[in-house]
Amino acid sequence: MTATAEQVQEFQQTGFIVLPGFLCATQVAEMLEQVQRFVTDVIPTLAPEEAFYEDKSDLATLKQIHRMCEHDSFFAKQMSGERFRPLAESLLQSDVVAKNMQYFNKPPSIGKSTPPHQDGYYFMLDPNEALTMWLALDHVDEENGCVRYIPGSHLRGMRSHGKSGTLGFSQGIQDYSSEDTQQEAAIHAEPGDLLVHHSMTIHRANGNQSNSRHRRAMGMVYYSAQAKVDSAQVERYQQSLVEELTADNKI
Ligand SMILES: O=C(O)CCC(=O)C(=O)O
Repeated sequence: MTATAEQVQEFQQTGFIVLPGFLCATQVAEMLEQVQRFVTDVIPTLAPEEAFYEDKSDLATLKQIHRMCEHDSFFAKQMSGERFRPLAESLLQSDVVAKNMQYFNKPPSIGKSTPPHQDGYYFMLDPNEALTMWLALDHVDEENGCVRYIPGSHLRGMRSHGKSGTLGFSQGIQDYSSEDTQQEAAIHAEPGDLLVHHSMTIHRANGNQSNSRHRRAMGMVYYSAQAKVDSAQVERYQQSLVEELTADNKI
């Protein structure tokens, strides 16, 4: 599907939109089955930096899978097919490059918080024109760590980021204040709801405080075709991150 004129306007003004019921229950069930297949069949063939665990000695604590579309045809088709890509094109009002498909979980009790950040800080683009789609696979609320956005923050430039110490979100906004927290919109979601945010929109999430509920989601990243990537800088960053996580015994 493509975005309506109202949705494009809301995305441009607010920096995010919420599309309830973007996938139906059957489509959510298929996505979950495919993630499970990927976990069983594909992760064992991948480098350690492609899957992160809260505790790497316990596979049940899986928290993130990266670049799924580069490793598997089902997820490659999700990114290039009619489901998500036309929506990205219409929201960015441009041709797009399908960049990354990820799985995010916050396992019950132990899922850590997502530090406040702007995705564009990691993307290293000029202009910083990109978006992330976040597809809920569970019921998501305050207790299990819903996404919180600062409306309009995408129009106020890049904040300074520094090391966060969080596996999977290594960079965070260092001077995030109570003034920022007060502006947050906490987004509750049902399985199949789709959140879409601009690469400059500030967002974060609390840890999962539920002792029984997972907080699973898919993340799909599209860059505007006009955005130039500083590939050398991205490569250097990725390399140093892998070295650091390996040295810290996190992957
Ligand atoms: O899943 C989360 O907690 C945050 C995901 C996120 O930061 C993103 O998709 O850009």
